[in-house]
Amino acid sequence: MPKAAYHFPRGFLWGTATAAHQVEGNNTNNNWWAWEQDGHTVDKSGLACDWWGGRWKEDFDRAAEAGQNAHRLSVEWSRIQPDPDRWDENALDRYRQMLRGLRERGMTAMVTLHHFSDPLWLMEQGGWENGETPGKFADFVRKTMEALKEYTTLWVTINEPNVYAYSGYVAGAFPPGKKDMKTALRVMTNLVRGHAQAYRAIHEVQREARVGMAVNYRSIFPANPKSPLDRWVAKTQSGIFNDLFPRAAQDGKVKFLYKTINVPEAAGTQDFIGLNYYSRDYVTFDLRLPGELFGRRAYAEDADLSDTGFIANEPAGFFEALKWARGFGKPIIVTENGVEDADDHMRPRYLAQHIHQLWRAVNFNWRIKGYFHWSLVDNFEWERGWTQRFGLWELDVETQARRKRPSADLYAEICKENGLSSEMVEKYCPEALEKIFPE
Ligand code: IFM
Repeated sequence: MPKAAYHFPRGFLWGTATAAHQVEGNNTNNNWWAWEQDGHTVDKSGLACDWWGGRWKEDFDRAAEAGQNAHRLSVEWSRIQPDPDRWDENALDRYRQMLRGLRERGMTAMVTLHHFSDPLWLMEQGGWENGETPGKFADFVRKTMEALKEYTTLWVTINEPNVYAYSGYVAGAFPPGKKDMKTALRVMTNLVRGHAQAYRAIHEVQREARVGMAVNYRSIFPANPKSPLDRWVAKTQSGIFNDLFPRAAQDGKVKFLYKTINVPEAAGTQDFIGLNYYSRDYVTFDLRLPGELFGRRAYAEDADLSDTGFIANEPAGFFEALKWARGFGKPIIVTENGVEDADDHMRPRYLAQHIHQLWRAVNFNWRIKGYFHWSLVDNFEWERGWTQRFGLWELDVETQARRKRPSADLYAEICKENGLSSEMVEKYCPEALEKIFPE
């Protein structure tokens, strides 16, 4: 087969993404730590990847040597504001060192200000159910921005507010473990307010900032496209899970089923769409599932499944997600995409097939500015603990030793080449060659 390659525009951001609680270790002052100690998770985060102990340096070295020119990390609110009336300047300094570390390695930093975990003191006040939390979040954001603004202009206010609200207040798998749609709607509305206030606070401190949310987009298809009920439930679930947050940041309206809540301060508060994409579901109408808005979601019967069956390799869903993101008329940054795969059997083809779809979208001149793979090194996967391994590098949690997976080399070649070639695919995942480079 003749050699071929798909190239990306100059200056494209190639990186990996991480989150504070998942990599830092010993985050004892937040709700996730408490949730873990109370036995709600498979394992505990413990030392995690020991970034707070300084191992971010070796991991940033790995990323830089592997050709990554960017990294997305998050800051931990409970470290920066350990009590309602106290800021920890040492914690801020630690984050400054990390961001300086990225700069010294020639990497662009993207900073997420909220990634699932909340300070214990905030939860004692009702967390995001409390109408005062958006203002408190904006105070924290302002303080953090002042300290870190020298190092980046790329900010994510809230990571996956849709997953945060769904998992914490509908499914009950995240703290505080509630299952109550009404509360979930209040939390969603407050998250929109929090995002909007943070957006304005960031721009007050740094005019040139580029600010967005990172939304987890699930491609939701009717299991039977001929069934009006399956079509209805797919549209409804997608409207709430995928659309609610970015649409509210566009027009200031929180639309939930047939209800609209006006949040005018949220209108026009996103400079880019942060897109987290992992997989596609097929949904069947089921009257027995009111909590799931009457939809039963499953993967395709013949799906190419990850290690624990958590993710189906559905690259076409990624293209659909990019098309959806484009509909908001803003630049797009892929803030997460990846797969759990301890043995690295599927990751090379998952990665190559998704980069191929990304290239197709870029090739239509859609304004896509970068791609952050989830994740750099195995990290604490929330309620599923250490049972799911998303890293390009494997982590031995006991010894803290890292071991490179073949996908790290494939991604390094993609980053360094600023593109994907047929030779790479032949070398790392020949089984996907025909799909990516058809003869
Ligand atoms: O690890 C998570 C991350 O915190 C948020 N997005 C999905 C990832 C994989 O499940």
